[in-house]
Order: sequence, then C-alpha cells, then structure tokens
Amino acid sequence: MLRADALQAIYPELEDRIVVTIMGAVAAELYTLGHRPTFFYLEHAMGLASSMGLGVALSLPQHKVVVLDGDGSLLMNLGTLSTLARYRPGNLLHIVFDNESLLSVGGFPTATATGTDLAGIARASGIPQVEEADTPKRLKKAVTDALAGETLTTIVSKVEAVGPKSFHMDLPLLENRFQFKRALEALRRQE
Ligand SMILES: Cc1ncc(C[n+]2csc(CCOP(=O)(O)OP(=O)(O)O)c2C)c(N)n1
Ligand SMILES: [Mg+2]
Repeated sequence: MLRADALQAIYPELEDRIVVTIMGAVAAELYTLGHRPTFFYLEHAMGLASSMGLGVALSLPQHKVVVLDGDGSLLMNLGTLSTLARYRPGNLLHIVFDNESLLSVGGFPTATATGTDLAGIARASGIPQVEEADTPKRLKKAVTDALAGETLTTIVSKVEAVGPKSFHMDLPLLENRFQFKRALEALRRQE
C-alpha cells in the first residue's frame, strides 16, 4: 500500500478532526490533500507527535484527535505508548505508517525492517485497542470504527517506502502554530 493512497482513503475521516502529524513525507502528503486549520505538522521534534496529540486529547475531551506517526519516529519515543496507555484518552486515535524506513531523510532501514513489531509493542504497553491495516479499505474501516468508538486505538499500517517528489508546504511552521492554536481555542469555546 502506498501511504498517499492510504491517506486519500481516510482523508474524509480526517478533514473535520484535530490532526497532528510527524514531519516530512506524511506531512506533505496530508497537506497536498487539503490543509485545515485543525491540522498541525510537527516539524523537527521527531517522535513527539503522539505526545503532543495526547496533550491535546486530554485538554479537549469532546473532540477526536488523530495522530499520524511514523515507524522511525515512534521507535525514537517508544515510552509514548506506555504513557498513552496510562492516560488512555478515548478521543485519541494513533495511526502509525510503518514503511520500515527513515524515508524523509533518505530511506535508511529502521528496526521494523529487521523484525520489530510495533503493534506488538503497543499491545504490550497496554494500548486497549490495537489494529493492523495493510490495505486502504481495511485502514478506512479501522479508522471509521475507532472514531465512532471511545477507546484509545493504535493502528499500525505497513506502507511502501515511497514519498512525494517534493516535501514543500506553503505553510511556515510559525503560521501553522498560531493558526492551530486559534483553531483549538475556538473548539474549546464550543465545549
Ligand atoms: C531528534 C531528531 N532526529 C532526527 C531527525 C531527522 N529526521 C527528520 S524526519 C526523519 C525520519 C522520520 O522517519 P519516520 O518517522 O519513519 O517517517 P518517514 O520519513 O519514514 O515517513 C529523521 C531521522 C529529527 N528531525 N529529529
Ligand atoms: Mg518511516
């Protein structure tokens, strides 16, 4: 499965949600599908998109929060899974696109290329719902089900190590940061 196809399949489920992504390829792919003020692309801070998503989910319990993570990023912050499991916000959906590669910096193989099982680590960390979805159709169903429910879910999706030709996004980090903050403040006023 190409991650671009996977994202296209789930974009209708994402467009009205709070979404936090890692940097690089997946950020550019989501941005290209259509930016929303409730999307934040966490540049530089590799591994911390799920930590940021946890904080947002805990502070806005009436809204669903979706994190788009990567294998290399999650491997850099495996402790996030036990922290997510400890606080287990039912409004948080954590999607890990596992391309077995640090694709965005040139494509070096990660530990998932040599057998590390992120879904297994998520289960052992205590994440209450862990799914594996390797086709756009299965991913869409897993995402729809998770967003319809109230259970913290991690979905691990194996994807090909293929990214967009360009990672250019016509949105500087600072602009995204202020826009996202204002969008969250507006949502909080509705709560
Ligand atoms: C702490 C830290 N180390 C390294 C980097 C450089 N870096 C940026 S993206 C990236 C790879 C991310 O890999 P993954 O999460 O698997 O996403 P993919 O690029 O495969 O979509 C790396 C190593 C960084 N930004 N921060
Ligand atoms: Mg990767």
